[in-house]
Amino acid sequence: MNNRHADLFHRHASNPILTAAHWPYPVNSVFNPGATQLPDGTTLLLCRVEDRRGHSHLCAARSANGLDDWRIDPEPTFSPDPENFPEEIWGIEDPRITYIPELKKYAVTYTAYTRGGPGVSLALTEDFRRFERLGMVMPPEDKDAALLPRRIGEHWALIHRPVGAFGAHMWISYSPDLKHWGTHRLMLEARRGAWWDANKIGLSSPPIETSRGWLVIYHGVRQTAAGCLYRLGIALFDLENPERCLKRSSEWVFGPEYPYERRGDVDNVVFPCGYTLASDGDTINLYYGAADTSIALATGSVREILDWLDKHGSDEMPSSGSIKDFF
Ligand code: BMA
Repeated sequence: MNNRHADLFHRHASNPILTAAHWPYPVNSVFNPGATQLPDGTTLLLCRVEDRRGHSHLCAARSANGLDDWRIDPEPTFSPDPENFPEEIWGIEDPRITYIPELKKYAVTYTAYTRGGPGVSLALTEDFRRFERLGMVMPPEDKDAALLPRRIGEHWALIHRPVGAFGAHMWISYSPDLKHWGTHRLMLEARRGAWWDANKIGLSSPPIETSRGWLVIYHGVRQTAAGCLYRLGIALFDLENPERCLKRSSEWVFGPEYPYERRGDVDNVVFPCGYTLASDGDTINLYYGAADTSIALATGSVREILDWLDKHGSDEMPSSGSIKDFF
């Protein structure tokens, strides 16, 4: 491993692996997919598909090897339903999938694009054919949410990214029933000033549960005179107290480099919303949107990522749960 810069994620040679050209119906772009592995080993990507109105819906693509031969649903799998859920008026975006063993269901958290900005909505499914909507669980402006796969103590835990007057930071909130949310805690703060992750960060794919803690891949948004740069960093959180950050990367570990990441509807974006773990229990397949235009794949090793974080990560002060100390 290169000691000077992290070389933790390796792009697949056939990137981008899915584009609008693969779609069985006309679309503008496909990106930012949630991902999971079905019990028979099939990889399922729940892709954000943007139509030529600019509105997004979700569409499932299934593949035996998670790389090619995708079977794409012939029509939208999960469409906005603004009549019953008015918060979905301008579309649904950026799904994250968490399998919940206690419920024997998949939880899909997604962005509902309301007239008042983006909010977080939650739906449950057993088969990615029928979905049970629980509605909007976090009002605007909020997005980049995922549920942890099990309760912490007695409560479900949702990571999300509200936007406030003091920046866009990652928070975690708890619920006894997936409907009523409280005990809001600041989980990870955007840095400030020149940092790559200054002012605006958000969860990327759902956290990976390891023996050392919840491994979190997050995106940092660097605002430049030429536009935004979306890059990825990593952090580790306490297993039973997930608002407590144990380690955080100082440097970003993955960013837009290749032409399909550099140029597209939105230049310079890598945006993962999901991963699968290979049968070795260590190889992570990270699925990401590239430049808001196509879907790409990078692989890494959970063990290597944790080792790297040990060596190069900074120890975070346990969060007091209050933003006031920071500003
Ligand atoms: C974020 C989200 C993502 C998108 C990214 C770059 O705010 O809307 O869906 O990929 O911006 O445009």
